[in-house]
Amino acid sequence: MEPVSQIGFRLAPAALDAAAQEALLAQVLEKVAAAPFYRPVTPGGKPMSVEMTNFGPLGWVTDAGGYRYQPTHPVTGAAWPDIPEVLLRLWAELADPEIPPDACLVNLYRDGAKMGLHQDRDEADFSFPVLSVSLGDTALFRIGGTSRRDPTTSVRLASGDVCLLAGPARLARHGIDRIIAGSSRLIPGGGRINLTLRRAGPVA
Ligand code: MD3
Ligand code: FE
Repeated sequence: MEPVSQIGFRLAPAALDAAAQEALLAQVLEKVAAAPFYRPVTPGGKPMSVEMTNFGPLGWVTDAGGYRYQPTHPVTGAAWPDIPEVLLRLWAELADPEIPPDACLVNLYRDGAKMGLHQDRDEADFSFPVLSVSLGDTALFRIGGTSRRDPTTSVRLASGDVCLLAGPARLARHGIDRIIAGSSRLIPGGGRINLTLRRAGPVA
């Protein structure tokens, strides 16, 4: 089997050191005060175990109306807060120096939360990579191929890890099997926060 590094999955372990993780978390929690985490519901009507919010011009939402990107928080109706500057810099460095991300999904995994295998395909242009930053408890992440029949590999994502999904991996099926509770002390109340930066809308 191909190593995951050859399908366009690039992991930068501990790209953010402890101080950078603390600084980013502080900014995230400050913005979350204005755009609180809420529990999304799938188009089929099932509440997700992951809680979500977004930063940036567009945010990913799911409800009875389906999956989509929208400019406002579904509970408060307010525009999403800005994407933290440090994340914009990471994107420029690792993903695209010219075109900034327009969406930052923030996932919160508390006790027992997980995310089933899925593809990210609600964005206008799959040629842009996705950049993900993990904070807090370690996650057991699973990634396969584009087909349900493709084999999957398990990768641990720890606090401070940054991964870039580009090329073939951009449409790979992936999910979070589980979180290792108590593996980090970063997040007050425990758990894991994942930030994913995307170009969701068309490039003007
Ligand atoms: C592989 N989030 O929000 S991040 C998601 O840890 C999502 O919260 C997971 O899957 C999380 O959609 C995984 C790593 C990741 C993000 C996007 C990807 C892996 C990806 C897009 C394509 C392939
Ligand atoms: Fe995803």
